[in-house]
Amino acid sequence: MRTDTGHVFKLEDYRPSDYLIPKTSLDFRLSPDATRVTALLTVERRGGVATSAPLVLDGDGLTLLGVAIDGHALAPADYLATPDQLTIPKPPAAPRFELRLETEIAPSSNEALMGLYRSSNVYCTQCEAEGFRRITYFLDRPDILSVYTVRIEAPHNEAPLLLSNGNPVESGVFADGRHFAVWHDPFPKPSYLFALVAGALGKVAGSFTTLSGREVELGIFVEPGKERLAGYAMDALKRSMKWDEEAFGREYDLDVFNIVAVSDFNMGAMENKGLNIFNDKYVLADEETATDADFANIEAIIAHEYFHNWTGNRITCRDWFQLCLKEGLTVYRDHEFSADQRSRAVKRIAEVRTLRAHQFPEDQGPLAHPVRPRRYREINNFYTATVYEKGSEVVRMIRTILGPEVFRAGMDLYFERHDGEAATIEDFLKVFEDVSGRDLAQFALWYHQAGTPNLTVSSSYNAAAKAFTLEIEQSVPPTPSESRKRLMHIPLAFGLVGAGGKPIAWTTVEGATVEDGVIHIRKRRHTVRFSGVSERPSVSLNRGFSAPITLSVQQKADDQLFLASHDSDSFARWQAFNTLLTDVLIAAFRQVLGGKQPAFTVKLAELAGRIAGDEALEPAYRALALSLPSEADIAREIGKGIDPDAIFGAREALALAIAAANRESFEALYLGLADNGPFTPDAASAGRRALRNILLDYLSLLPEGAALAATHFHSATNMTDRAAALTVLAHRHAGSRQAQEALAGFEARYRGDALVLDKWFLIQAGVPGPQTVDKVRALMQHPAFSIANPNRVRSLIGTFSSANQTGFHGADGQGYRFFAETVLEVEKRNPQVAARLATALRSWRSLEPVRQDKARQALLQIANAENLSADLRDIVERTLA
Ligand code: 0A1
Ligand code: ZN
Repeated sequence: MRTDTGHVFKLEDYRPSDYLIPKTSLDFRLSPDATRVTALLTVERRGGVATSAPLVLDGDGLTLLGVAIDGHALAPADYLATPDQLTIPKPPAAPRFELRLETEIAPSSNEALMGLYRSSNVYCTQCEAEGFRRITYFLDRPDILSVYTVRIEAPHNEAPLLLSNGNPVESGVFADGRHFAVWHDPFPKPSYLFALVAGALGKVAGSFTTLSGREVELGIFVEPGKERLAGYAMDALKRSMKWDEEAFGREYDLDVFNIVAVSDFNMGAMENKGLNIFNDKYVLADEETATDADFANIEAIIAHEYFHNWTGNRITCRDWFQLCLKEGLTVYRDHEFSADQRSRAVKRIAEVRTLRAHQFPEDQGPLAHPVRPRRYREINNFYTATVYEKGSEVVRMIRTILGPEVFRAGMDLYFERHDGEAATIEDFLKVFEDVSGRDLAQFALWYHQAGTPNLTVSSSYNAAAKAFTLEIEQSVPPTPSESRKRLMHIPLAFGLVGAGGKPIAWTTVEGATVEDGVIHIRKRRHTVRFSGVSERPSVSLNRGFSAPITLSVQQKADDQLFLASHDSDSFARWQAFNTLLTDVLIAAFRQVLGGKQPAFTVKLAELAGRIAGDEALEPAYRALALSLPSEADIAREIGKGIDPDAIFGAREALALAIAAANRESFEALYLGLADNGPFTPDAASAGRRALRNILLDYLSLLPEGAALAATHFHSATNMTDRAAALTVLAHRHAGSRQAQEALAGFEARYRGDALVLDKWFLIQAGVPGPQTVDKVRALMQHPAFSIANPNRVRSLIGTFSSANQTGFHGADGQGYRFFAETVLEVEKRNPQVAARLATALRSWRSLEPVRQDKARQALLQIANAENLSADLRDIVERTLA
């Protein structure tokens, strides 16, 4: 474990390294406890660097067995080796020399899952961001691009499959039962993209012919026996390859493309060149074991990693401050892919819900940082919703501002100009400036300035003058270490909506630049005056969520109701209804806090009923509209003095009011949606299941609700319906006979299937109420649980701490105490996973005072523990600051 040195890395300290490594040859003799790694590095002094410059290589927990230069072993006095660094104070004067290093590592005891480790007897690697230095000493930084040749040797019976990056060039078998394979990757790449896999795995084969007619051999490798669960992933891969050719003109560049699914993985997946490694959760699926959400995630993540081949691998990042250069852009590309494969409108709503659920709280709390940070102590902690999701929104805004054609021209120029380079955000913005002739300096603040901008908007209509005026004011709240903010360029898509939803025209506009339905906000205040407006419009703002901002609109509830039924922009229409629901929930929260029973107007329940039954709308859209803002969403909107029990009470009361008011129509719809045909994971079928399952959620609140959910559970023919019914039973009818039977039945049915049992852990970790902490503790003793496996930890402990508001934030503080203990326990093995878990308390300051104090105690308990890892110390100290 890397303990904290307290060192802060700063963007302004970037400097090219004195040495380059144009060629890297690696030789692995695999063995679980003592793997020998021989690295032969061609080292080159950069032009202009003094021959006296020492060569300093990164390491992390390494044991050096030998070092030689140009074939001559170095004497101990000629180098300085610690587990974390190798220094050669006086390298040869020649501009280029060969450095040979021999290290020994123990994959089987690597529980941090960084570097070379074992997952269910399979050797695999994870090198992003700084895992390569756990394999050999190297210039482990993304601007060191090297051409790799990799030889792997292992006993054939233990590891019949030997994979690395690039193309296979040679293989052979020895008489003693060992064998080897050699791989060569002709594309220079940074060390974080290196990968190796060795073990016994089953293969699903495929092929793809590129636009220019090259044949690519595709392979997906999974645990033997699970091959039939990789079919959907293979199909998603082929669709991704085709889409990248059509949408971005990007072809694949090697002869093979392999994906390996492993069961112990810190994140979702990794884009190693030609050898993507995946968390098996994002590969394996069939209707019996995976939900529609799982299918959609698999499609998106397969695409994301594949798209990195161009945005990340062919063009990589100069340094880790530029992480969003590959991540924000690649998320944008996978969002567009999914929108094209599925429903664009539904996809956009889902994206915005995710952004608000994960990025907004980050941006509004102690861990806020710019999309391109300027400082970090531990880079692992910057794989965040801000870098990924807000980073994607920034790319989307560039497209909104420039229009689709100019945006595409900019992307083409980016690929042409920077192929084979390690680039920066400045390089990225420059291509768009060059193709458009625009100055993007103010826009660039989206990369540099943290915090969610807010627009306050009020409107007025002057019938006599036929003038409609918008008063718009922008502000960006202060964030840690950035108290003063500069004014941003916010592209605000809008529409003026008249009777029946028809657009209202205007003749002239003054006060801001308005282009293609977008108001360009650049100043603190704009008075935007539209003339020639013949009737009073309702104004639809931030259509399509054109900017990742919050809006404070002084608008009548009647206008919101009108837009919720009539806005032609489907996102804005969903938003209008969601805003109505949120406002009502906040009012209900205050009533509950004041000891009152919340009351609701019938209008809202009626509108919910109309949306549910509106055949003109896609079922998936209707399902999204009917799913109430989450407890965390409501808490975020309230902002301060959060009492999660009162929020829960308010939300349940509204759900019941909607269910009671629509009982008959919901029942009829529910019955009509019963699906008897064969299962298909396509978006339209998934949408019907989503609508039917949200209706079940409402109906389960009414008398006989438990019986209905039990029937739904027992008659389910796929995991989407089964898991939805189990959630309803466990969450709404906890302790009932039906819930207990269903939980036991599920456990018995899927015993031995770890990924499915994760759903069982997750559902139970989410049961509302303070008693759940004891259940979670008990489940940690379940034979299927393992604190060493990230998926298990996330399902049980992650769900409890980040998705169970009334359980985790129980007023007695038990949830927090459990959390502190468990984070420290996880950290002993896996600091990265522990640090991520610890972010669950990032919004502790918005809690009411009693809980706030208890949450702080838990954070202090973590902070005061000895020998904290750099990962965890960084998170807790920033959270407490
Ligand atoms: N680049 C990967 C994400 C990733 C980052 C770090 C990892 O290990 C610490 C693993 C994966 C992606 O964006 O998919
Ligand atoms: Zn990525």
